Amino acid sequence: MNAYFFKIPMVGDGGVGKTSLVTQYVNKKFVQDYKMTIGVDFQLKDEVLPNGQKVKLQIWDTGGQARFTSIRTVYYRGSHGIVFMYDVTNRASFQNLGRWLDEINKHNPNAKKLIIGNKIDLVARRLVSTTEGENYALSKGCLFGETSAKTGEGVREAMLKLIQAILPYYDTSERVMKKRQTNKRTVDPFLHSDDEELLFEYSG
Ligand code: G3D
Ligand code: MG
Repeated sequence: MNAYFFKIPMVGDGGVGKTSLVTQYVNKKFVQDYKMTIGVDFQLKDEVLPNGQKVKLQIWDTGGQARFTSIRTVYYRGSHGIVFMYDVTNRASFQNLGRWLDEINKHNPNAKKLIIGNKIDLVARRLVSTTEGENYALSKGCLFGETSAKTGEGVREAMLKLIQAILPYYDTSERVMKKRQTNKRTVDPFLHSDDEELLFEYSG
């Protein structure tokens, strides 16, 4: 397995641009089987940091499935970083960030968090300013970025911020992951043993 391997789920209201951003960033590498099995997609992205360090990202994206509690557990468990996205032209999507943050803090308080304001190409329709987004992120202990999943502006830059924040903590989380995997057989090294049980639960 790659030395640096980060699981990063995407969360945020429907329509804010999660799928578009992942597609823009990853360039279409679907792992279709997982989509069919558990109703959640993840895509793999090989990133090279400015210092030459290689990182493999497993970016999880979901449709509406995350509203089911048991899927959420699989979705968030073992994640190293989480992207919270809103749409700068949709104030409700910004106001709902608090709900997503509360939920993640229950499941995975240690993951590094990045808030992204998306659709900045829609300049005339913007309702949430950069400063407002930035201040909110700061107040919640999150990193912040603004993007256009349409033009690609800010996308890689935002993801790099998150990766750089995870790196110093990575070794510890990786050890925890390996320890868990020695306890039970796993079908896939990317998944935790507990996830496998849920995988069967959902494929049945
Ligand atoms: P979701 O995965 O969060 O639900 P999607 O969001 O990626 O499906 O995007 C929802 C809609 O917003 C899509 O339009 C998509 O093209 C659009 N969109 C996503 N990101 C941007 C962006 O940065 N700029 C602009 N202008 N549009 C964006 P449709 O029309 O297909 O519903
Ligand atoms: Mg989507």
